[in-house]
Amino acid sequence: MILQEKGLYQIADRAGTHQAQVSGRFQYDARTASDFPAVGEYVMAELCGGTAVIHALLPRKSVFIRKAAGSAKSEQVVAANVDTVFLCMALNNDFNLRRLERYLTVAWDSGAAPVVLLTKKDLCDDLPAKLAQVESVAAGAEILTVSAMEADGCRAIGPYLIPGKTLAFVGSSGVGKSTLINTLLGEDRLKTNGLRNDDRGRHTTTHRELMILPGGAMVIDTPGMRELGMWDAGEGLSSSFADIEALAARCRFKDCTHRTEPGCAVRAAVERGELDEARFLSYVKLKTENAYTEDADSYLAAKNEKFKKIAKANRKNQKKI
Ligand SMILES: Nc1nc2c(ncn2[C@@H]2O[C@H](COP(=O)(O)OP(=O)(O)OP(=O)(O)O)[C@@H](O)[C@H]2O)c(=O)[nH]1
Ligand SMILES: [Mg+2]
Ligand SMILES: [Zn+2]
Repeated sequence: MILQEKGLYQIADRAGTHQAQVSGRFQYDARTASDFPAVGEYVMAELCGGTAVIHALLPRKSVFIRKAAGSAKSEQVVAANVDTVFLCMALNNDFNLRRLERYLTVAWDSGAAPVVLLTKKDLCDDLPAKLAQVESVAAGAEILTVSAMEADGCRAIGPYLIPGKTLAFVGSSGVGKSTLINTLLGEDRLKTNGLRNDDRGRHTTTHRELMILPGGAMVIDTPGMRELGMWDAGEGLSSSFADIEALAARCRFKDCTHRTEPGCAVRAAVERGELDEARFLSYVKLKTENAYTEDADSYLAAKNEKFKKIAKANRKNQKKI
């Protein structure tokens, strides 16, 4: 599956690309939004005249899933079968550690290896300080800096461009995802917001699309996200806040909420200045939000245990590109 825009799909095979739709049976059997195909998906399909009919999805090796924007209880698959997910954050006024923690949490849960991609390096005059801040919240993830405005400014991505591997670019609107992909493609194929550079531009990319680079790696461009709502990302929380969860294991009460309980090791670390309070509050907020979405019965019923195991195994291999 190489393109998805609302209910429209495009798939590719050796012969070329085809418009596609899901079969009536597929539609009938689908229980949740995440049962439908997403970009990056491998599908079983049949060509009927000019269009392809999708009958089934092959098991997913990873899935980047979020709470659908604006919707109370529905999920949305941003991309499937991604090997490396680039969490793009610009080094100018888009920079926000709390948002990055949220992205890391969802990414660790996805089964894809997260890489923090700091963009617009040319617009940053305190790079060492920014890098130190990112390092303080992104343990276990690679951190790269790029600039699309400098010759060879995207060199850091080079080692990830492996034939057959899929890379996805996610992040806020205007951080330069499409510009980067154009640089990797070597042509101005994707529309970018050429006019403004103040991070307040409207969303330029409106669909998710997978492209094959000249060297054989696959890249997925996605529309900028205004919000990244958590969708049952409990395991991701444990990975992205491993420092806090390790402290929590030493709290006196097993179910400590780290608010008022005596013998709380987490609050003690905050008080001693060993744990940044803003990071602690971010953890509490994401955990509460996650517990809320975990209640969505319809999704839990359809939860694929097998996928969870694969995601866990992938996380163990996190250093592998
Ligand atoms: N200075 C500077 N500007 C950049 C860089 N990369 C991208 N830009 C500019 O940032 C603006 C937005 O870039 P896009 O590539 O359209 O951003 P996007 O992340 O794809 O945005 P959406 O499609 O809305 O999600 C454009 O004006 C680019 O020229 C960079 O490395 N440095
Ligand atoms: Mg774009
Ligand atoms: Zn505690």
